[in-house]
Amino acid sequence: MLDKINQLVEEIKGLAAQSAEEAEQLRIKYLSKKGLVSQLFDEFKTIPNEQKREVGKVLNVLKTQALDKINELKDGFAASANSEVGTDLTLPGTSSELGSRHPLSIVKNEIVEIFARLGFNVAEGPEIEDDYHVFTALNFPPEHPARDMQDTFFIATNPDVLLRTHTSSVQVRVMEKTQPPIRAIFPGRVFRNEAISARAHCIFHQVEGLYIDENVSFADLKQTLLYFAKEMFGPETKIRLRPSYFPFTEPSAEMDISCSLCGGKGCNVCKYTGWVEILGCGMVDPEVLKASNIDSEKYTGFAFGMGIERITMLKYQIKDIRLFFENDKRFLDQFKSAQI
Ligand code: 2U9
Repeated sequence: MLDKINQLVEEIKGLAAQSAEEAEQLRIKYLSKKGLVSQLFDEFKTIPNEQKREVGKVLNVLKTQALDKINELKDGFAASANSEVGTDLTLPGTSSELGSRHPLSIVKNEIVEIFARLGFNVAEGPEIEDDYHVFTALNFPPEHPARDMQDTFFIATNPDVLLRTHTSSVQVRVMEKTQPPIRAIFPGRVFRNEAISARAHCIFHQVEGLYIDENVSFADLKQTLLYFAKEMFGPETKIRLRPSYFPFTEPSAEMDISCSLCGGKGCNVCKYTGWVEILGCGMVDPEVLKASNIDSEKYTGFAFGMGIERITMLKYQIKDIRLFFENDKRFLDQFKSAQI
């Protein structure tokens, strides 16, 4: 069988055609369903298994060579046909469609710009992390459920190699390297072992923020987040803070904004309460400062975290989080005019 293949290889090298028609005849002779190359592929099925590796390789080379050669012959005639006619300058040009930014990128950029106006830098860090930067340095107790396989993706069987569940790990890395004042935001992709539904996904995006300096107070936190809410959702927006709990902040709070859809009157987006939750926040726990060698007697700080998907869904009234990950052009095209 190898001899037959090699013979065809030589034959194909020497092929020539006088017209596009002849080139098409050659394609039929070699590459159509009943063509010579296809016949060899049928024969290939019958040879002993131990020969298949070697013969298969050569056979595939033959097929590629035949395709290349015949395409080359056909292209030659297509090019000369065009040049005979010349270029018709009255034909409409071929337009290439402009792409659009992904809605999550648009909203992430907007968040970055709002905080940049308040003097916040942007920092990024690794998605594959260790236990220390994701949990231990952030005051998660050893038995905290987030450390469980149920909630966190571990890589292979090593319990110290995992996908970050929040971008707080980047804050820890910045605090280790930098002494205050620190004023930065941390956008990035995070991973949680959750069932995918219209409201939750195992991959999503966050922006977290951190401000550490002397005399940073809860009032600074409130003013900063009120500014953010008004810039993002409009100047009429009100905020309210409800007490909450996170291992890395004390006190902690969740922040609601007055519903941007009904203006607080009540609708199905705010479940007729007039308020929607958009982020978590709090004063950085002194234990977290100490773990990264920051003097917790001298410095205080606030931190906050939000899901970009959640903010984007509220802003554009998107009802299903899965749309962000499907790359359906009909969905993405709707954001063409919103680029920043
Ligand atoms: C350090 C110290 C404190 C970041 C914070 C939150 C509150 C929070 C969630 C909102 C929705 C994550 O996307 S989400 O699921 N985040 O509620 N995050 S305070 O606090 C930090 C971070 C780093 C060193």
